[in-house]
Amino acid sequence: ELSDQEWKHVLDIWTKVESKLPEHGHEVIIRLLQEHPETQERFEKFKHMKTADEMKSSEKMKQHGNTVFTALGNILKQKGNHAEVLKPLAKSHALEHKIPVKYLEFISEIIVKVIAEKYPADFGADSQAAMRKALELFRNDMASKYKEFGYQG
Ligand code: MNH
Repeated sequence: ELSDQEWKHVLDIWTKVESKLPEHGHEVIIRLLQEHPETQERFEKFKHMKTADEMKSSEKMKQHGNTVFTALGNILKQKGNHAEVLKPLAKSHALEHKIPVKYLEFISEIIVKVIAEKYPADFGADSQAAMRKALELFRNDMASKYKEFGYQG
């Protein structure tokens, strides 16, 4: 699906992201919940939070950002051969957390936006397009696993 050059773009920028993985993951989660308030309801551990400031000072939310970004990095590093890594994630997000594909689209857009803000010089149009493609592949494969688990997503 992605060319070698596209995967190189994706993994090169991810190396930069990894220099501040928990911080960037934290920011993405905050923006997801702020820009799409319906997503906050899916998090038992965050749904009581009322303000962006409360979210910013939450060590728990930072930890969650780290968890999400660590998992995403592991998936990207598979360069599309991610079936094995994706399966448990698709299972929990389908059956336990019940996260529609639409919400995965929301977070994908925010991930691209946040990286573009943090690393403008290293994340040009080609890299952004490659990252969008990689996230789309991730979502498509999540969606087909969802269906295997009987969740329409
Ligand atoms: Mn998500 C837990 C990765 C997108 C809601 N998520 C986890 C865990 C990982 C993870 C890893 C911990 C292990 C597990 O439960 O499977 N999540 C991701 C990745 C993406 C992602 C890589 C996309 C990129 N997650 C989302 C989106 C939502 C969401 C979008 C909601 C709108 N995730 C959850 C919830 C949990 C979770 C809810 C459980 C949190 C907890 O209570 O600890």
